Amino acid sequence: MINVSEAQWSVGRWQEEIEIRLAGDDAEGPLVNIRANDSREFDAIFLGGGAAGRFGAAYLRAMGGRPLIVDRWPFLGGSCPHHACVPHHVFSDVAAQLMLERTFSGRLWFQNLRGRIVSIKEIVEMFREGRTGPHAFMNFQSKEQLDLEFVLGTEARILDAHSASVAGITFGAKNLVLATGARPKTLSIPGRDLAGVFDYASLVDTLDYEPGPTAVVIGGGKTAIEYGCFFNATGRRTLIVSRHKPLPMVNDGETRAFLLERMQEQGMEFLPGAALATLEGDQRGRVQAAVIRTLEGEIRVETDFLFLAQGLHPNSEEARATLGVAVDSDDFIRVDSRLRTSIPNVYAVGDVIGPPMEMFKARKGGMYAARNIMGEEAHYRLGDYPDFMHTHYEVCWLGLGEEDARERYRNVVVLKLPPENPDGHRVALPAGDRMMLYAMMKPELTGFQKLVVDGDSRRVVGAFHVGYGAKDGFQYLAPMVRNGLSVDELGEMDELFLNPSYFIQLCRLRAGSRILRGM
Ligand code: FAD
Ligand code: COM
Repeated sequence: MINVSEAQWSVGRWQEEIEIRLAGDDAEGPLVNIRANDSREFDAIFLGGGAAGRFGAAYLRAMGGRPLIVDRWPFLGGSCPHHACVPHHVFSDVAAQLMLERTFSGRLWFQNLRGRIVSIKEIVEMFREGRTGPHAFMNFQSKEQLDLEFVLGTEARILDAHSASVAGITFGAKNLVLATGARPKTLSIPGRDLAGVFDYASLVDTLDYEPGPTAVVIGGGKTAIEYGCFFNATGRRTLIVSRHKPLPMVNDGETRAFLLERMQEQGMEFLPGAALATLEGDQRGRVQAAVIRTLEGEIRVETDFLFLAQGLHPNSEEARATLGVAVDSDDFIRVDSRLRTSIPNVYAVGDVIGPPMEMFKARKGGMYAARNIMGEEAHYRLGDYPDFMHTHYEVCWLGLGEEDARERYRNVVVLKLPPENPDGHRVALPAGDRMMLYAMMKPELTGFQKLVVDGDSRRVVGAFHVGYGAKDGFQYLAPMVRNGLSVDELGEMDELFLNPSYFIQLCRLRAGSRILRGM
């Protein structure tokens, strides 16, 4: 064990220590930051210091309580900076940049990327080398700014509802908070253990060769599409194999169709209604072909690179075995609206309690658990929330799609860009940040946006945006929509023109009419 409580390590020093441990050298043992001069009992032990555990502990500490975080990794922040949000944003940035370069290959200052395959290995290595920076910041912020106590680099073993064993020491607390996250689901088909079969975690941890010209992605949800678009943008043939229609979460038909068309134009291939049957390996033990069962029969695709994105399995085994916490049919831990499990004094937060797998839910869940532990009666009710994903674009959505809105309201008005143009000519709108070159030189790729309005009440009920730069806006738009935002109120806002989402000016152009009309 190494006691860091008296040390005031800089971000750089944390980074060095984390890198040593991630490289497999844990000779000095866990990193322990526990205040020797504090004799108070811990209010809660947070098992897991990811988004849910770290935010829960920080909130509890801010309220005057005493939390202890234990994480098996030598850093706080969990899977977000290590395997999930951060690498996926790196890859999605790369995909957007490559799509720009491929679209304008040989024009202006753009190099000619036609027919060129870009290294995935180099990009993964670039991420792997840079990722300890955010890790180090998490440790620095948690210790020096948030005053959190923690033990890092070792697993916690649950003993009972009030104690856990950590590196041979028993820690007691008034409560336990299970924040152990989730892991990728595995496949049970022949060939699953071949080299060359990755998920989002093993890709960034273990890729050590340059994948060949074909990538096969299993799954049709956000992770499948986001990584698929990245592989495709590197110049590889990319097949998306999914049992269901891809992109089920984008709940507006026109927006989904725009996305699928643009992805297909970039060369992506979709096999909906299909499933992986078996994987064939070569003499080195690496995958060399995938046999896929499609609606028309089996096909064999030669590939040395397979990416599995079929959802997550909760890390709930130990809590079930030692505490007997109740779980649902997928093994996610059941909680009530106060984040309490079936066992008194045991709370659960984040991915381990099931969908939606979103950072805000993990962090807010931690916060609500902390409030309850500290004596408040605080209910976390997950309402409608905004969401986003990356294709080669940034895609945001909230509320009802046009189809659902028409079922619910008799007078649905849609304000959208680009307009439907009778001669089919594509207008260079919505033009905004990061989309201006497309607007000038390839207008059909500029983007798409749509505001869905109940024409009778004049209230916004849904919003969709494909392009760049709208994500921040959607965070603030969502609560306003929940509170009954009208087109008249939107038309009163001050746009920072050219604003990526044109909702404010579209509303202002129409708000003068007593009977609202679409456009
Ligand atoms: P985790 O962050 O996984 O934390 C669990 C922690 O528990 C880990 O640090 C682990 O080491 C520790 N642990 C487990 N068992 C033990 C034990 N016995 N002892 C000690 N420690 C233990 N969400 C977004 O909002 N935006 C995004 O852009 C986004 N991108 C994503 C991309 C991908 C590819 C994936 C898979 C997910 C993405 N998510 C995104 C979802 C988001 O990453 C998760 O919802 C979030 O990280 C969950 O936080 P958590 O604290 O519940 O779990
Ligand atoms: C963000 C990790 S990458 S955390 O939510 O700030 O802990």
